[in-house]
Amino acid sequence: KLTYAFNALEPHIDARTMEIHHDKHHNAYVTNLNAALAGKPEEKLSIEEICKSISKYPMPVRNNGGGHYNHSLFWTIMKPAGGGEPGGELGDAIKSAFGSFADFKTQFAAAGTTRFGSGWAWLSVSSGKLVVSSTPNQDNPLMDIAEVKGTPVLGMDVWEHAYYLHYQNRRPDYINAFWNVINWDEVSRRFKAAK
Ligand code: MN3
Repeated sequence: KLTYAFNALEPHIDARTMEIHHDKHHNAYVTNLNAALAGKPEEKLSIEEICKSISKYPMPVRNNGGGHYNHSLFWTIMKPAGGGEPGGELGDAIKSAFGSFADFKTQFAAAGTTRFGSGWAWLSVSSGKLVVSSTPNQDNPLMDIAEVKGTPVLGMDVWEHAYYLHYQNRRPDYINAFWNVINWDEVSRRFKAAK
């Protein structure tokens, strides 16, 4: 269950999009992942463990397991009246990795806009350092097949299902609005845990 109402992120992300995204899309990933692993010993593993050795699994586990991990993270790194600029250790780490918060925003937004087709933009901790990357489909930086590996602390869904009802083809407008719903407290918590 979401910890906030479907309309809590309006006007940036509309209620109908949130409802379909959470109750239909994420739900389908969970159902399909459970079906793909039913009766197998891997059923007992955490989703993180599965992602880390994803190359050993068939495509349905990669797509639906990634879908479950990615969306579980996505709901928590957003909140009503979010946004602003992170301070503390995370704020310092962003400045040291990217030069400034503005430079980080430019890189992260570019990762989302230039991802062709469906995928995600990520901020991850990789060998103790923050990196921006993007992945296709439901892949993520935890996966052993990822081009840029790390522990995700912030993820932005750029599948059309994440924005199309309200923004249609204007992905850059959705990305712009996303900055207003980021839950930096949760991103900071994930950053400290990942280091
Ligand atoms: Mn999605």
